[in-house]
Amino acid sequence: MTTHVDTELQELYRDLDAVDLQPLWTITEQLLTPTPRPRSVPWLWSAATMKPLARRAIRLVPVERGGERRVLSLRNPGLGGLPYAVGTLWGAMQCLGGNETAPAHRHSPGAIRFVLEGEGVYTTVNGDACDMHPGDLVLTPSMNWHDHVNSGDGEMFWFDGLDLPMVAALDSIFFEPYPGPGENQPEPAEHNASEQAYAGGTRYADGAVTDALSPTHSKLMIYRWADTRAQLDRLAAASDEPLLSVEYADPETGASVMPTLACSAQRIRGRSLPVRHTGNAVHVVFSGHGSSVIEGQRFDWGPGDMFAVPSWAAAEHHSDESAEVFVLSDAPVLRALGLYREETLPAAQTVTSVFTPRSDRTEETQ
Ligand code: 1HN
Repeated sequence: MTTHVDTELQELYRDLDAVDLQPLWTITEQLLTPTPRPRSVPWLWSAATMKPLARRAIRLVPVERGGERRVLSLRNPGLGGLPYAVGTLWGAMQCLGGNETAPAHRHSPGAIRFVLEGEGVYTTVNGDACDMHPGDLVLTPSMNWHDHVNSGDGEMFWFDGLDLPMVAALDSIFFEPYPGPGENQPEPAEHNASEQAYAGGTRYADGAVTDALSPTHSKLMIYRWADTRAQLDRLAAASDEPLLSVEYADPETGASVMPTLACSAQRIRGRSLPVRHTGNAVHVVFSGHGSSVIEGQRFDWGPGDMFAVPSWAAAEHHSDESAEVFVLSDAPVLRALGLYREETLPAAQTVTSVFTPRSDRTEETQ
């Protein structure tokens, strides 16, 4: 039986709705969850799936002004069609065929490149041509001109990570094509100027950076894999831990490489305890095979695979080899805002399911 009060209440809700007002008390539990509820889900994109598709794109799709880049974005199925790997991070595979160039432009989102395979490409960052080799990290910070030139005959693949979802959420996207002359920046006589300038500085922190957060970005634009691997070797020799991590650091400030993005390299040799922390991450496997258990789901991985670890998801990593994984995260933002929290769980998770990459599922149904 509908009472007078019920009828009045329904009228109240209808009238609120009609004038674009939302009563908080009906949505409090949705808004204030006890712990983070990211919309993105743990997910993996395998190299075996991505590379043949990237090769088809090299054959069929030219890189031109307008489209700008041949990039296959990791589209997390939890995000309702948004082309983001996790809520705060863009992740993608980019490829260039032999002798192709991607035109110069600049934009407010900052980007990093982690090279997977191939030789011959250099990325010019504000006039500094940075030669790219597998395992190298290249920075193209906010509003720095950048273009990619493949001076060789072979194809090249790399991981792109951007803070684009954060910059978009802050309604601060700007983009400019290079004004010329030509679509690319002039090639300087000498390459790798920033590498020469910062050769001696401290470029890695054990674990994570602890220095003051910096509103600027590193002026060292390229971090070489040989240096990164040497840092992991040094830690590995001094510790029995199953998971070792170094964070790439700004040689001038000791802070993360960009105000919004943290880059780390991990060595996994054994099984780590599950850890959950606030902030999203994308992991890119560089070498070795292993598996990660994320919220009870097991993800098996090998070189070139990429996987998403959403905020507060418990994740443990395992390898019987000595695997190396590059990790991109939004940690500097969480730290700057006082929102960073981390928790190590006391025991391994129970595996409740094993993730099957999409391509395998398609084969099953064919
Ligand atoms: C971009 O400029 C690049 O310069 C790669 O290589 C990926 C994804 C979204 C927006 C801009 C690049 C990008 C991007």
